[in-house]
Amino acid sequence: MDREIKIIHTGDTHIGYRQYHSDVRRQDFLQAFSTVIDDAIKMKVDAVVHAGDLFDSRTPSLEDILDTMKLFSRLKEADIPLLAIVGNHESKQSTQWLDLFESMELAIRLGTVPYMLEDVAFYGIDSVPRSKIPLFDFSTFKEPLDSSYNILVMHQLMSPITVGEWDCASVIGSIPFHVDVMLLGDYHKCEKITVGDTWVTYCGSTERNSLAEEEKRSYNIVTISEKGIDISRKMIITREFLRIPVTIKDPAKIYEDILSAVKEQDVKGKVVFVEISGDDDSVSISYAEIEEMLLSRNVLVPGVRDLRKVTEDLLGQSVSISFYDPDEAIKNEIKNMHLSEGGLLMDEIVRDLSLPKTKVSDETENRLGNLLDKMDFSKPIPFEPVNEKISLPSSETENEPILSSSPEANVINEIEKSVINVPETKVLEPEKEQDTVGAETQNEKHAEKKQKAPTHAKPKQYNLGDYF
Ligand SMILES: [Mn+2]
Repeated sequence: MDREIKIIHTGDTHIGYRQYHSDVRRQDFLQAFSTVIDDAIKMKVDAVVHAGDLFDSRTPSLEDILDTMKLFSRLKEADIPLLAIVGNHESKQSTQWLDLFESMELAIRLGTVPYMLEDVAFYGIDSVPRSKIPLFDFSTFKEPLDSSYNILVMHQLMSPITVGEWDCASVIGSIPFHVDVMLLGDYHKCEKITVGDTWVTYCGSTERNSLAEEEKRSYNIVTISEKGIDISRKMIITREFLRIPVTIKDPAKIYEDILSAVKEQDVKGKVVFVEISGDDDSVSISYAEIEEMLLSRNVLVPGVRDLRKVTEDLLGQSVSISFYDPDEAIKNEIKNMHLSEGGLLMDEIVRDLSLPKTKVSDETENRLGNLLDKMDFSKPIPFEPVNEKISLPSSETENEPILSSSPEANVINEIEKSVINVPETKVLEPEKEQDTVGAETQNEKHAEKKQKAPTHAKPKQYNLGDYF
């Protein structure tokens, strides 16, 4: 290498997210990304890598697009290339927003052909829906002609860092050349590990997308030189979130207790959640009144979380849905459903307020038809087990080697630390269907069934139900 290359790795900027229906929060998301761009220009980095979820939605507003263009233009004026991929949040069916920015020479869409920055090669894989992962074709990757380092950018939940849709080692093993660094997006928490001799890192989101994202936000600075690769973090100053715990002891003094707890804190301009706990859940509390009180103390976003309402279901698991923000609850639940592309498309149509109800079925039929036309029916679609291995938290520390016995444990630990109610997604085992067996542990059973299966099996019939 002739010289040191310094890049910023950011992602999950979620521009356009009106969190808690607040325009100020929308502005905050833009501001956080703007801070990263400012830093990039000040540091005179060689490139900014955006690992997906630039926008919060696949239908960003014109305002969001304009604001983003202004940010990208600042980078362009400073002669800093923006290298990006498409995340699941903004992903459209064919042409992407990123193509628009690329056509305006404001961004470079990374793919299977290397983008060279001196002798560092950059590649990208856009967010791949879970159902398409087994079909992913690595053979289209073009080997770099002469590179010292190869960097792969992805937007995916990857194991062993998190409960993965995909596995880092398997991706590294499938790429037809050596990958030195994986720069990832999608998981909103900053993480850095090595897998074999490959660095794998999540930059984390630039703003808090939920109350659960408690840690300070940051981005990565990746320095590549003859000495090797160095990855460090730089914090982003974002609006403060504050939880104020109040334990109800005397039902007659509820509001008094809450008020005095709030008075002890500097709440001005913050996102503030009063978290009520206590044994007595018979006393009803006016959340609106608490929110009014918070607003009168110049809180930006007031919220109440009534933790007394956490009940146990039949399996003894805590209920994971909280309705302090219905939009967020819906978003999380939809994510947990692991819908196929068609499922997500139908969900989007149903929720589209601009679409008259009488048009919903026509629209669904048309768009699903288009989707089906694009599908390749010559290859069988493999059944992909959704492996939600929820391990019990262990005493493992963060510094222990990766690929250790239970890599998910750390993540679960984190989730438990940050979320009061541990969301537990249980996927129903498709026991009724003979040819689809869910968990790995059922492989033997599967093999047995296969042996007994008649040899004159009918050819597979494809219909909508097979896919959605
Ligand atoms: Mn994201």
